[in-house]
Amino acid sequence: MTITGKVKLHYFAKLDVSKIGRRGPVQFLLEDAGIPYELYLHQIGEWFAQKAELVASDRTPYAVLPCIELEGKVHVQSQPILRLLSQRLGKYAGNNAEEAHLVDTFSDMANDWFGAWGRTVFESDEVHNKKYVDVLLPGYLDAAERFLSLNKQGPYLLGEELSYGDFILASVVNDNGNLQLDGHPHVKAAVEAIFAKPYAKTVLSSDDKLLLPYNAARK
Ligand SMILES: N[C@@H](CCC(=O)N[C@@H](CS)C(=O)NCC(=O)O)C(=O)O
Repeated sequence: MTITGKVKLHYFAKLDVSKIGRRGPVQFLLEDAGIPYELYLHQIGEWFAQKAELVASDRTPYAVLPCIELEGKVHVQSQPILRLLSQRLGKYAGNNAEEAHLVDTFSDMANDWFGAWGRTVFESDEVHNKKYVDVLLPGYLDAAERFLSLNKQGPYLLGEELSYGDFILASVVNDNGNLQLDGHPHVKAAVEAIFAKPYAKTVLSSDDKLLLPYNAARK
């Protein structure tokens, strides 16, 4: 099975020109697969005004961003979105149950990392911020390094084959700013390989003219 028509990818407008958040992994995957898509970046206040309407109109039981519209249906939650797209494309999710589990486990870890990083951006919790720098960030980096060293071929989790987990890793590393990765050579090799892709610039620097009100985006 493949994907027909353009995918609509919705997320928040950039907080900072260098941050891509959880839309990053989905956009990396769409770009890598060559799937046509439109990116809609919403202002935070305007999203909350539309969230209840999306649920009330039965378009989705649970409205959070990122969400995609795929063949007219709304799908939410970044990892399930990545798994759905991977399943439809027959790639990025491993080639057997063990590989699928590995990709799933790695992705869950990288998505937890996104959540912990997000709290440092959206909340003013000094205790969490200190824990993030001292414990959580080094812990996630070390875990990612151990995962990526399982495959002797590299540079990605499954070797030469990209998985949706690699796209989450590249996104969260990007959003953490100038991380020093010399002590994590496998992480460095994986993210540098993704950042060197011809489409990486598009994902990392989306055009603000795509900023539309949600209702306009749904037409
Ligand atoms: N587990 C979800 C988290 C989704 C989530 O919390 N998204 C945030 C932005 S990263 C959001 O939509 N916040 C506003 C809302 O809850 O309406 C995922 O990985 O997509």
